[in-house]
This record gives sequence, structure tokens and C-alpha cells, in this order.
Amino acid sequence: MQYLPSYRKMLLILRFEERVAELQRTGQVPGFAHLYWGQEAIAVGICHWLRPEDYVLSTHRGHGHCLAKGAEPGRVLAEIMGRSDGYCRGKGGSMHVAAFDQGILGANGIVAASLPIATGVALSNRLEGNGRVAVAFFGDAAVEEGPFHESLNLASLWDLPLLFVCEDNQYAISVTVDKRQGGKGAAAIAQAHGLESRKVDGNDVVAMLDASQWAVARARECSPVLLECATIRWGGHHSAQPTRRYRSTEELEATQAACPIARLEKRLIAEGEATMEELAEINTEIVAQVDEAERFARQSPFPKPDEATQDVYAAQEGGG
Ligand SMILES: Cc1ncc(C[n+]2csc(CCOP(=O)(O)OP(=O)(O)O)c2C)c(N)n1
Ligand SMILES: [Mg+2]
Repeated sequence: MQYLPSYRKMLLILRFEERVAELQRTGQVPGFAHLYWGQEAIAVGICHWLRPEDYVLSTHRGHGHCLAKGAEPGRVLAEIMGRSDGYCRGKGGSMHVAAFDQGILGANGIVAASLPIATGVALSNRLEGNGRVAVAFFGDAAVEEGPFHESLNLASLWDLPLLFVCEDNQYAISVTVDKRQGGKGAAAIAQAHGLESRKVDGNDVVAMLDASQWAVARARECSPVLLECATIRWGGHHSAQPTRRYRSTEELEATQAACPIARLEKRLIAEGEATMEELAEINTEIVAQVDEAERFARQSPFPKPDEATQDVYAAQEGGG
């Protein structure tokens, strides 16, 4: 298998997130953004095996899922910057990017919300017999929520074409998983609900591609599965949160060492799939792509005030 396409996608997500962090620092992004850097191998591994018409449901840390599924970087960045050329016309922002034409049914600020929504989508796919798969991405904290268990139970009971992807980065904001969960993690719980599951090194895109190929194929056969992907969150919970307050220097150094992109670079060079020069060229191309995305987003106007109640739920004439 050739890994350069996955390398490009992971690097695009990293360079994109670095740009979002910079734009947030300089006041170009309203509010905060929960960055996906460090977790790139998971979205890229899963989405590699998805068809354009398959669906993904995302989390508050959703930019990487959108880019891996095929969203245009310029339109994602415009959305994050609140501009009218964004996928949701600038009214969704970082935590609600949705691109229905790409099968991206939405990032989501509610922990564990992706699971029941994906379950409903998978039920509809099953009833229509359209052969589409739904993927629910969620963090380790979602495992502590009721909808996690309800969704796994229904997926198992109804044989849904559904893939659950737990991105276990060990943290819920600043609290580590060992202080929050008494069980053995998402993969073990999935088996208790009658689902097949596997644990994967989510920082190794080769392992992710392998496990994802199996998982997507099983889901397409209406045998729902769960992947528990071990990963590491690089930065703070969001772009403006200092992480040093609760993480030691050793832990932060280990974080950098686990970088999935650096790991793949070593492999590409060792196996002769690319040279250092070629990887540097790819980096230059990706930076140019992100520059273009930023140019596109910056030239896009903010939505007009008189459009404030258009394209949104729970808004009505006269407020309320
Ligand atoms: C139902 C619900 N409870 C609490 C919160 C507040 N909250 C936002 S993100 C977060 C932690 C999420 O951790 P995890 O699911 O592991 O995702 P990560 O941030 O690590 O990617 C919490 C508790 C929320 N948004 N929704
Ligand atoms: Mg987490």
C-alpha cells in the first residue's frame, strides 16, 4: 500500500490547525477552536475507506474529520472565521461545521451527541438499503455518557451499518481518563453490548488504515463495530487553553515524540516511498494550499445582520 496520500492528508490537517491557532491568537476566529493536531492519523485512516456518499458525525474537535472526509479547506476555514462563504454561511463556526454534500453531517458541541445521531442515520441507511455507512467519531469522555450505551445497544440490536470511533486522547478538558472511568474502556464495553471491537494505536496511520479497512467493511455488511484509538492531544483543550498547568514537561515531550506525521515520515524514507526533498516539496504545496484557504476565507464577507435568522434552527421573527 502507498502511504503518501495519507501523509498529504495528515499534513494538511496539521498545517490547517496551526493556521487556525494563529488566526485565533490574532483575533480572526470568534471564540475558541478545539484543535485536532496530534490526532490526524485517526480521521485519515478511517476516511480513507469511506465512499463520498458515506456519512460522518463529528465532535467539538471536528476540523480534521471534515478535511479527511473531503471538505474544501477554504470553506472550512471561512466557516471557522464566521464568513458567509463557509459551509454553514458563517453561522455554525468551528463547533458546527457541516457539509452535507460531502456526507459531513456536523461537528457538535455536545459530548456524545455524534453517537445517537449516527445511529439514526445508520437506521435510515439500513431501511433504505442504500449501502452507505455512518461513522460516529467521539472522544473518551463520551464513554461516560448515557447516549454512548444507548447507541451501542441499538446498533447491536438492529444490525446497523455503523462504525463507532473512540478517539482516546486520555483527557476530558484537564481530567485524565483514569480519574473518570472505572471500566476497561470503549472496546470492552462494546463487546458487552454484542459488538465486535478492536484497540488500535491511533498515532500510527499504518495501523489505523489496517484496522479501518476491516471496520468499514464490517459496518458495510451491517455488522456494527467499534474502534478504540489511543492517541494524544497535543495542546490545550482548545486553542486558548494553556496545557502546562496540568501536564508535566515529560508528558509534553512524549506527546511530540508520538507525532503520527513524524512517524510516517521515517517509514516513507526507510521504505523508499519518498525522499526528504520530496517530503519538503509536499510541505511547501500544503502550506500554499492553506495560504489559499486563508486568502479565500479573508476575502469572504461576514453574513449580513438582516440574515441573522436565516438558515438557523430555533430562531423566529421578533426573537425567541
Ligand atoms: C453533554 C456535555 N457535557 C459536558 C460538556 C463540556 N465539555 C466540553 S468538551 C468536554 C470534554 C470532552 O472530552 P472528550 O470527549 O474526551 O473529547 P476531547 O476534548 O478530549 O477531544 C466537556 C466535558 C459538553 N460540551 N457536553
Ligand atoms: Mg478526550
